[in-house]
Amino acid sequence: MASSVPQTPEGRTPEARVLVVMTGGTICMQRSDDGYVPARGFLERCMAPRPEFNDGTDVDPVSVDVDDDGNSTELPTLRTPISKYGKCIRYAVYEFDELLDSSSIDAKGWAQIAKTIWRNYTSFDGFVVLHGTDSLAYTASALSFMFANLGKPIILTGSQVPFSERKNDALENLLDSLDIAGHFIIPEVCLCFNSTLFRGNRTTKISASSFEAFASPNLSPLATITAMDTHVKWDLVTRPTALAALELQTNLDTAHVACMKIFPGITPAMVEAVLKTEHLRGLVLETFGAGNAPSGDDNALVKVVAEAINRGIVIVNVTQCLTGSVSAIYAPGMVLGRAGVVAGNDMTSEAALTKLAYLLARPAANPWKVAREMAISLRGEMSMNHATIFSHPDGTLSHFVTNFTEVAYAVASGNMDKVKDELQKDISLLNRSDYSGNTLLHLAATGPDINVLRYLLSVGASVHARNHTGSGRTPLFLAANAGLVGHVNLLRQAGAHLHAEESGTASLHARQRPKVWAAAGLDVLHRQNTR
Ligand code: ASN
Repeated sequence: MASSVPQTPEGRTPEARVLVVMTGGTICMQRSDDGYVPARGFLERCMAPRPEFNDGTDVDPVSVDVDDDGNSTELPTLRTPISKYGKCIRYAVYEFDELLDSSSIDAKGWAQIAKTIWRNYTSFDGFVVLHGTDSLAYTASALSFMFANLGKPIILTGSQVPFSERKNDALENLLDSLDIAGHFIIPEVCLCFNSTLFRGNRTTKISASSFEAFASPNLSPLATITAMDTHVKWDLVTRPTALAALELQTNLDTAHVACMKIFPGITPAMVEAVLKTEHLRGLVLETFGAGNAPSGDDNALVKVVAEAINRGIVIVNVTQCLTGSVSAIYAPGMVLGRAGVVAGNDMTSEAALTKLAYLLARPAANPWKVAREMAISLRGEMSMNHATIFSHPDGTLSHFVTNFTEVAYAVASGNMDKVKDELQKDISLLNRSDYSGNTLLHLAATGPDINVLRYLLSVGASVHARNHTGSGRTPLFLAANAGLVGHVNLLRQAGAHLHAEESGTASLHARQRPKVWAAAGLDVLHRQNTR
Protein backbone atom coordinates (compact mmCIF):
# COMPACT_ATOMS: atom_id res chain seq x y z
CA MET A 1 0.00 0.00 0.00
CA ALA A 2 2.65 2.51 1.08
CA SER A 3 4.61 2.09 -2.12
CA SER A 4 1.64 3.14 -4.28
CA VAL A 5 1.23 6.41 -2.40
CA PRO A 6 3.04 9.24 -4.17
CA GLN A 7 5.59 11.04 -2.08
CA THR A 8 7.51 14.20 -2.59
CA PRO A 9 11.29 13.83 -3.01
CA GLU A 10 11.53 14.93 0.65
CA GLY A 11 9.51 11.83 1.53
CA ARG A 12 6.33 13.64 2.51
CA THR A 13 2.85 12.78 1.32
CA PRO A 14 1.45 15.61 -0.80
CA GLU A 15 -0.93 17.78 1.16
CA ALA A 16 -3.85 19.92 0.08
CA ARG A 17 -4.86 22.78 2.33
CA VAL A 18 -8.51 23.50 2.96
CA LEU A 19 -10.12 26.22 5.05
CA VAL A 20 -13.45 25.21 6.56
CA VAL A 21 -15.63 28.23 7.35
CA MET A 22 -18.29 27.57 9.97
CA THR A 23 -21.30 29.91 9.76
CA GLY A 24 -23.80 27.86 11.81
CA GLY A 25 -26.81 25.76 10.82
CA THR A 26 -28.06 22.38 11.99
CA ILE A 27 -24.73 20.70 11.21
CA CYS A 28 -23.13 22.29 14.31
CA MET A 29 -26.19 22.29 16.55
CA GLN A 30 -26.57 20.62 19.93
CA ARG A 31 -29.61 19.86 21.99
CA SER A 32 -30.56 22.37 24.67
CA ASP A 33 -33.65 23.16 26.76
CA ASP A 34 -34.73 25.43 23.93
CA GLY A 35 -34.29 22.75 21.26
CA TYR A 36 -31.32 22.60 18.91
CA VAL A 37 -28.98 25.60 19.09
CA PRO A 38 -25.71 26.33 17.24
CA ALA A 39 -22.69 25.24 19.30
CA ARG A 40 -19.02 26.19 19.04
CA GLY A 41 -15.87 24.05 18.94
CA PHE A 42 -16.79 22.03 15.83
CA LEU A 43 -13.20 20.93 15.08
CA GLU A 44 -12.58 19.65 18.61
CA ARG A 45 -16.07 18.23 19.26
CA CYS A 46 -16.90 16.63 15.92
CA MET A 47 -13.83 16.24 13.72
CA ALA A 48 -10.81 15.60 15.96
CA PRO A 49 -12.23 12.41 17.55
CA ARG A 50 -12.98 10.77 14.19
CA PRO A 51 -10.28 8.90 12.27
CA GLU A 52 -11.74 9.97 8.88
CA PHE A 53 -10.85 13.55 9.79
CA ASN A 54 -7.74 13.07 11.90
CA ASP A 55 -4.75 10.82 11.19
CA GLY A 56 -3.38 11.58 14.63
CA THR A 57 -0.21 13.36 13.52
CA ASP A 58 0.91 16.57 15.12
CA VAL A 59 0.46 19.34 12.58
CA ASP A 60 1.36 23.01 12.80
CA PRO A 61 -1.33 25.64 13.23
CA VAL A 62 -2.11 27.97 10.33
CA SER A 63 -2.51 31.69 10.29
CA VAL A 64 -5.89 32.88 9.03
CA ASP A 65 -6.59 36.52 8.11
CA VAL A 66 -9.69 37.69 9.93
CA ASP A 67 -10.36 41.32 9.05
CA ASP A 68 -9.65 44.16 6.65
CA ASP A 69 -6.96 45.61 8.96
CA GLY A 70 -4.71 42.62 8.32
CA ASN A 71 -5.27 41.00 11.73
CA SER A 72 -4.82 37.27 11.79
CA THR A 73 -5.36 34.42 14.17
CA GLU A 74 -3.59 31.09 14.58
CA LEU A 75 -5.89 28.13 14.14
CA PRO A 76 -5.14 24.50 14.97
CA THR A 77 -5.08 22.20 11.95
CA LEU A 78 -5.82 18.52 11.54
CA ARG A 79 -4.83 16.15 8.78
CA THR A 80 -6.90 13.46 7.15
CA PRO A 81 -5.46 10.01 6.44
CA ILE A 82 -4.07 9.52 2.92
CA SER A 83 -6.82 9.36 0.34
CA LYS A 84 -7.05 7.03 -2.65
CA TYR A 85 -5.71 9.96 -4.66
CA GLY A 86 -2.50 9.84 -2.63
CA LYS A 87 -3.04 13.07 -0.74
CA CYS A 88 -3.68 14.16 2.82
CA ILE A 89 -5.92 17.13 3.43
CA ARG A 90 -4.73 19.54 6.07
CA TYR A 91 -7.51 21.79 7.27
CA ALA A 92 -8.52 24.35 9.85
CA VAL A 93 -12.00 25.38 10.95
CA TYR A 94 -12.67 29.09 11.21
CA GLU A 95 -15.84 29.75 13.22
CA PHE A 96 -17.71 33.02 12.89
CA ASP A 97 -18.27 34.89 16.17
CA GLU A 98 -22.00 34.52 15.78
CA LEU A 99 -23.23 31.13 14.53
CA LEU A 100 -26.53 31.54 12.76
CA ASP A 101 -29.56 29.51 11.95
CA SER A 102 -29.40 30.16 8.21
CA SER A 103 -32.95 31.49 8.11
CA SER A 104 -31.42 34.68 9.59
CA ILE A 105 -28.63 35.18 7.06
CA ASP A 106 -28.63 38.29 4.88
CA ALA A 107 -26.34 40.13 2.46
CA LYS A 108 -24.04 41.07 5.37
CA GLY A 109 -23.58 37.40 6.19
CA TRP A 110 -22.80 36.60 2.54
CA ALA A 111 -20.21 39.38 2.52
CA GLN A 112 -18.65 37.96 5.70
CA ILE A 113 -18.27 34.52 4.09
CA ALA A 114 -16.95 35.95 0.82
CA LYS A 115 -14.42 38.22 2.52
CA THR A 116 -13.12 35.36 4.67
CA ILE A 117 -12.41 33.35 1.52
CA TRP A 118 -10.99 36.37 -0.33
CA ARG A 119 -8.54 37.24 2.46
CA ASN A 120 -7.27 33.68 2.71
CA TYR A 121 -7.51 32.76 -0.96
CA THR A 122 -3.79 32.37 -1.61
CA SER A 123 -3.13 30.29 1.52
CA PHE A 124 -5.52 27.43 0.75
CA ASP A 125 -6.28 25.14 -2.17
CA GLY A 126 -9.99 25.02 -1.53
CA PHE A 127 -12.76 26.15 0.80
CA VAL A 128 -15.65 24.41 2.55
CA VAL A 129 -18.46 26.54 3.95
CA LEU A 130 -20.66 24.96 6.63
CA HIS A 131 -24.09 26.55 6.60
CA GLY A 132 -27.70 25.84 7.49
CA THR A 133 -29.80 24.27 4.76
CA ASP A 134 -32.77 26.67 4.87
CA SER A 135 -31.16 29.45 2.86
CA LEU A 136 -28.22 27.48 1.49
CA ALA A 137 -29.34 27.72 -2.15
CA TYR A 138 -29.58 31.53 -1.81
CA THR A 139 -26.10 31.77 -0.26
CA ALA A 140 -24.63 29.49 -2.94
CA SER A 141 -26.21 31.61 -5.66
CA ALA A 142 -25.11 34.90 -4.07
CA LEU A 143 -21.51 33.75 -3.62
CA SER A 144 -21.34 32.54 -7.21
CA PHE A 145 -22.06 36.07 -8.45
CA MET A 146 -19.88 37.81 -5.87
CA PHE A 147 -16.73 36.04 -7.09
CA ALA A 148 -15.59 36.63 -10.67
CA ASN A 149 -12.72 34.62 -12.21
CA LEU A 150 -12.84 32.07 -9.41
CA GLY A 151 -10.00 29.57 -9.73
CA LYS A 152 -10.49 27.37 -6.65
CA PRO A 153 -13.36 25.27 -5.33
CA ILE A 154 -15.79 26.75 -2.80
CA ILE A 155 -17.95 23.91 -1.52
CA LEU A 156 -21.02 24.67 0.57
CA THR A 157 -22.67 22.05 2.71
CA GLY A 158 -24.72 21.50 5.83
CA SER A 159 -26.98 18.78 7.14
CA GLN A 160 -30.55 17.93 8.05
CA VAL A 161 -29.49 16.25 11.29
CA PRO A 162 -26.74 17.62 13.57
CA PHE A 163 -23.31 16.00 13.67
CA SER A 164 -23.87 15.47 17.39
CA GLU A 165 -26.70 12.99 16.75
CA ARG A 166 -25.84 9.32 16.34
CA LYS A 167 -27.49 8.90 12.97
CA ASN A 168 -26.88 11.93 10.82
CA ASP A 169 -26.09 13.13 7.31
CA ALA A 170 -23.51 15.63 8.58
CA LEU A 171 -20.54 13.26 8.58
CA GLU A 172 -20.97 12.18 4.98
CA ASN A 173 -21.69 15.66 3.66
CA LEU A 174 -18.65 17.08 5.41
CA LEU A 175 -16.32 14.29 4.35
CA ASP A 176 -17.45 14.54 0.71
CA SER A 177 -17.08 18.33 0.70
CA LEU A 178 -13.61 18.20 2.22
CA ASP A 179 -12.54 15.54 -0.28
CA ILE A 180 -13.80 17.54 -3.24
CA ALA A 181 -12.23 20.80 -2.03
CA GLY A 182 -8.90 19.06 -1.44
CA HIS A 183 -8.69 16.87 -4.52
CA PHE A 184 -10.45 18.46 -7.46
CA ILE A 185 -9.93 21.88 -8.99
CA ILE A 186 -13.58 22.56 -9.71
CA PRO A 187 -13.40 26.36 -9.80
CA GLU A 188 -17.02 27.04 -8.96
CA VAL A 189 -19.24 27.76 -5.99
CA CYS A 190 -20.77 24.33 -5.44
CA LEU A 191 -23.23 22.72 -3.08
CA CYS A 192 -22.40 19.22 -1.90
CA PHE A 193 -25.19 17.18 -0.35
CA ASN A 194 -26.26 13.56 -0.18
CA SER A 195 -23.30 12.28 -2.25
CA THR A 196 -23.94 14.78 -5.03
CA LEU A 197 -22.08 17.89 -6.10
CA PHE A 198 -24.21 20.60 -7.67
CA ARG A 199 -23.41 23.96 -9.23
CA GLY A 200 -24.54 26.17 -6.34
CA ASN A 201 -26.58 28.66 -8.35
CA ARG A 202 -28.67 25.84 -9.91
CA THR A 203 -29.87 24.44 -6.60
CA THR A 204 -33.06 24.68 -4.65
CA LYS A 205 -34.09 23.10 -1.36
CA ILE A 206 -36.68 20.42 -2.08
CA SER A 207 -37.17 18.75 1.29
CA ALA A 208 -37.48 19.97 4.86
CA SER A 209 -36.43 16.63 6.30
CA SER A 210 -35.07 14.12 3.76
CA PHE A 211 -31.32 13.67 3.41
CA GLU A 212 -31.93 14.32 -0.28
CA ALA A 213 -32.57 17.95 0.58
CA PHE A 214 -31.41 19.67 -2.62
CA ALA A 215 -31.92 19.33 -6.33
CA SER A 216 -30.55 21.05 -9.37
CA PRO A 217 -33.63 20.72 -11.56
CA ASN A 218 -32.22 22.16 -14.78
CA LEU A 219 -28.61 21.02 -14.73
CA SER A 220 -27.13 17.58 -14.06
CA PRO A 221 -24.92 17.33 -11.00
CA LEU A 222 -21.27 18.28 -11.52
CA ALA A 223 -20.18 15.14 -9.69
CA THR A 224 -21.55 12.08 -8.01
CA ILE A 225 -19.81 10.40 -5.13
CA THR A 226 -19.92 6.70 -4.37
CA ALA A 227 -17.98 4.63 -1.85
CA MET A 228 -15.60 3.68 -4.65
CA ASP A 229 -15.21 6.81 -6.67
CA THR A 230 -15.97 10.46 -7.30
CA HIS A 231 -17.17 10.86 -10.84
CA VAL A 232 -16.72 14.47 -12.02
CA LYS A 233 -18.51 15.51 -15.18
CA TRP A 234 -15.73 17.75 -16.40
CA ASP A 235 -17.66 18.77 -19.48
CA LEU A 236 -20.14 20.60 -17.23
CA VAL A 237 -17.57 22.38 -15.09
CA THR A 238 -17.09 26.05 -15.97
CA ARG A 239 -13.61 27.50 -15.81
CA PRO A 240 -12.37 31.07 -15.72
CA THR A 241 -11.26 32.13 -19.19
CA ALA A 242 -10.91 35.89 -18.77
CA LEU A 243 -7.15 36.07 -18.12
CA ALA A 244 -7.92 38.07 -15.02
CA ALA A 245 -7.36 37.57 -11.32
CA LEU A 246 -10.08 36.84 -8.78
CA GLU A 247 -12.47 39.73 -8.21
CA LEU A 248 -14.93 40.19 -5.40
CA GLN A 249 -18.04 42.33 -5.07
CA THR A 250 -19.73 42.12 -1.69
CA ASN A 251 -22.42 44.82 -1.64
CA LEU A 252 -25.51 42.98 -2.91
CA ASP A 253 -28.58 45.21 -2.97
CA THR A 254 -31.06 42.81 -1.34
CA ALA A 255 -32.93 45.70 0.30
CA HIS A 256 -34.42 46.84 -3.00
CA VAL A 257 -35.39 43.60 -4.73
CA ALA A 258 -38.39 41.36 -4.19
CA CYS A 259 -39.88 38.08 -5.34
CA MET A 260 -43.56 37.54 -6.03
CA LYS A 261 -45.50 34.44 -6.96
CA ILE A 262 -48.39 34.72 -9.39
CA PHE A 263 -51.51 32.72 -8.38
CA PRO A 264 -54.97 32.25 -9.83
CA GLY A 265 -57.03 35.26 -8.79
CA ILE A 266 -54.10 37.60 -8.12
CA THR A 267 -55.21 41.17 -8.75
CA PRO A 268 -53.24 43.81 -10.66
CA ALA A 269 -53.56 45.98 -7.54
CA MET A 270 -51.61 43.43 -5.48
CA VAL A 271 -48.80 43.37 -8.03
CA GLU A 272 -48.88 47.15 -8.22
CA ALA A 273 -48.61 47.44 -4.44
CA VAL A 274 -45.38 45.42 -4.50
CA LEU A 275 -44.07 47.34 -7.51
CA LYS A 276 -44.75 50.61 -5.70
CA THR A 277 -42.73 49.57 -2.64
CA GLU A 278 -40.54 52.53 -1.82
CA HIS A 279 -37.17 52.41 -3.63
CA LEU A 280 -37.86 49.00 -5.23
CA ARG A 281 -35.40 48.43 -8.10
CA GLY A 282 -35.99 44.86 -9.16
CA LEU A 283 -38.65 42.13 -9.01
CA VAL A 284 -38.54 38.42 -9.72
CA LEU A 285 -41.96 37.34 -10.92
CA GLU A 286 -42.65 33.62 -10.51
CA THR A 287 -45.13 32.88 -13.28
CA PHE A 288 -47.04 29.81 -14.45
CA GLY A 289 -45.54 27.18 -16.74
CA ALA A 290 -43.46 28.60 -19.57
CA GLY A 291 -43.80 32.16 -18.25
CA ASN A 292 -47.52 32.87 -18.27
CA ALA A 293 -49.51 35.30 -16.16
CA PRO A 294 -53.29 35.90 -16.09
CA SER A 295 -54.33 38.34 -18.81
CA GLY A 296 -57.16 39.75 -16.64
CA ASP A 297 -59.56 42.51 -17.70
CA ASP A 298 -58.06 44.69 -20.33
CA ASN A 299 -54.59 43.27 -19.78
CA ALA A 300 -54.46 45.29 -16.54
CA LEU A 301 -51.67 43.20 -15.06
CA VAL A 302 -49.42 43.73 -18.06
CA LYS A 303 -50.09 47.47 -17.89
CA VAL A 304 -49.06 47.61 -14.24
CA VAL A 305 -45.88 45.72 -15.11
CA ALA A 306 -45.12 47.95 -18.13
CA GLU A 307 -45.55 51.10 -16.02
CA ALA A 308 -43.12 49.82 -13.43
CA ILE A 309 -40.56 49.00 -16.12
CA ASN A 310 -40.94 52.54 -17.44
CA ARG A 311 -40.18 53.80 -13.93
CA GLY A 312 -36.88 51.89 -14.13
CA ILE A 313 -37.75 48.69 -12.24
CA VAL A 314 -36.16 45.56 -13.68
CA ILE A 315 -38.64 42.66 -13.78
CA VAL A 316 -37.49 39.10 -14.41
CA ASN A 317 -39.79 36.25 -15.36
CA VAL A 318 -39.00 32.79 -13.92
CA THR A 319 -41.23 29.75 -13.83
CA GLN A 320 -42.90 28.35 -10.71
CA CYS A 321 -42.28 24.87 -12.11
CA LEU A 322 -39.38 22.92 -10.74
CA THR A 323 -38.00 22.13 -14.18
CA GLY A 324 -38.16 23.80 -17.57
CA SER A 325 -37.76 27.30 -18.80
CA VAL A 326 -39.58 30.55 -19.44
CA SER A 327 -40.18 30.68 -23.15
CA ALA A 328 -39.93 33.93 -25.06
CA ILE A 329 -42.18 32.64 -27.83
CA TYR A 330 -45.19 31.29 -25.92
CA ALA A 331 -48.01 33.83 -26.34
CA PRO A 332 -48.81 35.01 -22.78
CA GLY A 333 -45.11 35.10 -21.87
CA MET A 334 -44.46 37.07 -25.02
CA VAL A 335 -46.88 39.73 -23.84
CA LEU A 336 -44.82 40.18 -20.70
CA GLY A 337 -41.68 40.12 -22.83
CA ARG A 338 -43.02 42.90 -25.05
CA ALA A 339 -43.72 44.95 -21.94
CA GLY A 340 -39.99 44.71 -21.18
CA VAL A 341 -39.97 41.80 -18.71
CA VAL A 342 -36.71 39.83 -18.95
CA ALA A 343 -37.08 36.10 -19.64
CA GLY A 344 -35.14 34.34 -16.89
CA ASN A 345 -34.95 31.11 -18.93
CA ASP A 346 -34.37 28.22 -16.52
CA MET A 347 -32.92 30.20 -13.60
CA THR A 348 -34.09 29.30 -10.13
CA SER A 349 -35.77 32.07 -8.13
CA GLU A 350 -32.81 31.97 -5.77
CA ALA A 351 -30.38 32.63 -8.61
CA ALA A 352 -32.58 35.29 -10.22
CA LEU A 353 -33.04 37.22 -6.97
CA THR A 354 -29.38 37.21 -5.93
CA LYS A 355 -28.21 37.97 -9.47
CA LEU A 356 -30.55 40.96 -9.58
CA ALA A 357 -29.24 42.18 -6.20
CA TYR A 358 -25.65 41.72 -7.47
CA LEU A 359 -26.15 43.52 -10.79
CA LEU A 360 -28.09 46.42 -9.25
CA ALA A 361 -25.18 47.03 -6.86
CA ARG A 362 -22.55 47.19 -9.59
CA PRO A 363 -20.91 50.53 -10.24
CA ALA A 364 -22.85 52.59 -12.81
CA ALA A 365 -25.70 50.08 -12.94
CA ASN A 366 -28.74 51.25 -14.86
CA PRO A 367 -31.98 49.34 -15.56
CA TRP A 368 -31.11 48.77 -19.19
CA LYS A 369 -27.68 47.29 -18.43
CA VAL A 370 -29.06 45.17 -15.57
CA ALA A 371 -31.88 43.83 -17.75
CA ARG A 372 -29.41 42.95 -20.49
CA GLU A 373 -27.14 41.04 -18.12
CA MET A 374 -30.06 39.30 -16.42
CA ALA A 375 -30.76 37.69 -19.79
CA ILE A 376 -27.31 36.15 -20.19
CA SER A 377 -25.46 33.57 -18.18
CA LEU A 378 -22.74 35.06 -15.96
CA ARG A 379 -21.77 32.03 -13.88
CA GLY A 380 -23.55 29.14 -15.55
CA GLU A 381 -26.78 29.98 -13.68
CA MET A 382 -28.94 29.64 -16.80
CA SER A 383 -28.87 27.56 -19.94
CA MET A 384 -28.15 29.55 -23.05
CA ASN A 385 -29.10 28.17 -26.45
CA HIS A 386 -25.75 29.15 -27.81
CA ALA A 387 -23.81 28.01 -24.73
CA THR A 388 -20.48 26.45 -25.53
CA ILE A 389 -20.82 22.76 -24.96
CA PHE A 390 -17.49 21.14 -24.37
CA SER A 391 -17.36 17.74 -25.93
CA HIS A 392 -16.01 15.04 -23.73
CA PRO A 393 -15.87 11.73 -25.57
CA ASP A 394 -15.69 9.01 -23.02
CA GLY A 395 -12.47 7.55 -24.35
CA THR A 396 -10.69 4.50 -23.07
CA LEU A 397 -7.53 4.88 -21.05
CA SER A 398 -5.29 4.12 -24.00
CA HIS A 399 -7.14 6.68 -26.09
CA PHE A 400 -6.51 9.23 -23.33
CA VAL A 401 -2.82 8.36 -22.98
CA THR A 402 -2.24 8.79 -26.71
CA ASN A 403 -4.14 12.05 -26.84
CA PHE A 404 -2.55 13.51 -23.78
CA THR A 405 0.96 12.57 -24.81
CA GLU A 406 0.44 14.01 -28.27
CA VAL A 407 -1.01 17.27 -27.05
CA ALA A 408 1.60 17.51 -24.27
CA TYR A 409 4.29 17.24 -26.92
CA ALA A 410 2.55 19.89 -29.01
CA VAL A 411 2.45 22.24 -26.00
CA ALA A 412 6.08 21.64 -25.14
CA SER A 413 7.18 22.23 -28.73
CA GLY A 414 4.92 25.25 -29.30
CA ASN A 415 2.73 23.63 -31.95
CA MET A 416 -0.30 25.88 -31.56
CA ASP A 417 -2.41 24.37 -34.35
CA LYS A 418 -2.13 20.90 -32.90
CA VAL A 419 -2.89 22.15 -29.36
CA LYS A 420 -6.04 23.91 -30.54
CA ASP A 421 -7.10 20.97 -32.63
CA GLU A 422 -6.82 18.45 -29.80
CA LEU A 423 -8.45 20.66 -27.20
CA GLN A 424 -11.36 21.47 -29.46
CA LYS A 425 -11.93 17.72 -29.69
CA ASP A 426 -11.54 17.07 -25.97
CA ILE A 427 -11.39 19.97 -23.52
CA SER A 428 -11.08 17.54 -20.59
CA LEU A 429 -7.41 17.15 -21.53
CA LEU A 430 -6.95 20.34 -19.49
CA ASN A 431 -7.61 18.35 -16.32
CA ARG A 432 -5.17 15.57 -17.12
CA SER A 433 -1.58 15.29 -16.02
CA ASP A 434 1.44 13.16 -16.84
CA TYR A 435 3.13 10.77 -14.37
CA SER A 436 4.89 13.75 -12.72
CA GLY A 437 1.59 15.51 -12.22
CA ASN A 438 2.29 18.10 -14.92
CA THR A 439 -0.81 19.48 -16.58
CA LEU A 440 -0.71 21.07 -20.02
CA LEU A 441 -0.41 24.45 -18.31
CA HIS A 442 2.70 23.28 -16.41
CA LEU A 443 4.25 22.36 -19.75
CA ALA A 444 3.20 25.63 -21.39
CA ALA A 445 4.61 27.60 -18.45
CA THR A 446 8.10 26.67 -19.61
CA GLY A 447 7.21 26.19 -23.28
CA PRO A 448 8.72 28.08 -26.20
CA ASP A 449 5.53 29.86 -27.31
CA ILE A 450 3.79 32.24 -24.94
CA ASN A 451 0.74 32.17 -27.23
CA VAL A 452 0.17 28.53 -26.33
CA LEU A 453 0.17 29.55 -22.67
CA ARG A 454 -2.29 32.37 -23.45
CA TYR A 455 -4.52 30.01 -25.39
CA LEU A 456 -4.63 27.42 -22.60
CA LEU A 457 -5.54 30.13 -20.09
CA SER A 458 -8.23 31.47 -22.39
CA VAL A 459 -9.94 28.08 -22.55
CA GLY A 460 -9.88 27.69 -18.77
CA ALA A 461 -6.70 25.83 -17.75
CA SER A 462 -6.26 26.04 -13.98
CA VAL A 463 -3.36 28.15 -12.72
CA HIS A 464 -3.64 26.44 -9.33
CA ALA A 465 -2.83 22.85 -10.30
CA ARG A 466 0.23 21.42 -8.52
CA ASN A 467 2.48 18.69 -9.90
CA HIS A 468 4.27 15.97 -7.93
CA THR A 469 7.70 17.57 -7.71
CA GLY A 470 8.95 19.26 -4.56
CA SER A 471 5.99 20.11 -2.37
CA GLY A 472 3.80 20.34 -5.49
CA ARG A 473 4.85 22.98 -8.00
CA THR A 474 2.47 25.40 -9.68
CA PRO A 475 2.90 26.50 -13.32
CA LEU A 476 3.91 29.93 -11.99
CA PHE A 477 6.77 28.42 -9.99
CA LEU A 478 8.04 26.58 -13.06
CA ALA A 479 7.89 29.71 -15.23
CA ALA A 480 9.77 31.78 -12.64
CA ASN A 481 12.30 29.01 -12.13
CA ALA A 482 12.93 29.01 -15.88
CA GLY A 483 13.41 32.80 -15.78
CA LEU A 484 10.54 33.45 -18.21
CA VAL A 485 9.29 36.88 -17.13
CA GLY A 486 6.70 37.14 -19.93
CA HIS A 487 5.19 33.78 -18.97
CA VAL A 488 5.25 34.79 -15.30
CA ASN A 489 3.45 38.07 -15.98
CA LEU A 490 0.78 36.37 -18.06
CA LEU A 491 0.16 33.75 -15.39
CA ARG A 492 -0.08 36.46 -12.74
CA GLN A 493 -2.57 38.33 -14.91
CA ALA A 494 -4.69 35.17 -14.95
CA GLY A 495 -4.73 35.04 -11.14
CA ALA A 496 -1.78 32.72 -10.46
CA HIS A 497 0.09 32.97 -7.15
CA LEU A 498 2.84 30.95 -5.54
CA HIS A 499 1.55 28.30 -3.18
CA ALA A 500 2.42 28.76 0.49
CA GLU A 501 4.44 25.52 0.36
CA GLU A 502 6.59 26.85 -2.49
CA SER A 503 7.75 29.96 -0.69
CA GLY A 504 10.82 28.45 1.02
CA THR A 505 12.34 27.08 -2.18
CA ALA A 506 11.31 30.19 -4.12
CA SER A 507 13.16 32.42 -1.61
CA LEU A 508 16.33 30.38 -2.17
CA HIS A 509 16.04 30.68 -5.95
CA ALA A 510 15.25 34.38 -5.65
CA ARG A 511 18.80 35.09 -4.52
CA GLN A 512 19.94 34.30 -8.07
CA ARG A 513 17.07 35.86 -9.99
CA PRO A 514 15.32 38.39 -7.76
CA LYS A 515 13.47 40.16 -10.60
CA VAL A 516 11.60 37.21 -12.02
CA TRP A 517 10.63 35.99 -8.55
CA ALA A 518 9.42 39.45 -7.60
CA ALA A 519 7.29 39.37 -10.77
CA ALA A 520 5.95 36.03 -9.54
CA GLY A 521 4.79 37.81 -6.38
CA LEU A 522 7.32 36.42 -3.93
CA ASP A 523 7.41 39.60 -1.85
CA VAL A 524 3.67 39.57 -1.41
CA LEU A 525 3.73 35.97 -0.32
CA HIS A 526 6.61 36.56 2.03
CA ARG A 527 4.74 39.38 3.73
CA GLN A 528 1.66 37.19 4.07
CA ASN A 529 3.58 34.36 5.67
CA THR A 530 5.30 36.56 8.19
CA ARG A 531 2.33 38.67 9.18
N1 ASN B 1 -32.76 25.81 10.28
C1 ASN B 1 -31.55 25.16 9.89
C2 ASN B 1 -30.70 26.21 9.18
O1 ASN B 1 -30.93 26.48 8.04
C3 ASN B 1 -31.87 23.99 9.00
C4 ASN B 1 -30.70 23.11 8.67
O2 ASN B 1 -29.56 23.50 8.67
N2 ASN B 1 -30.96 21.84 8.36
O3 ASN B 1 -29.85 26.78 9.81
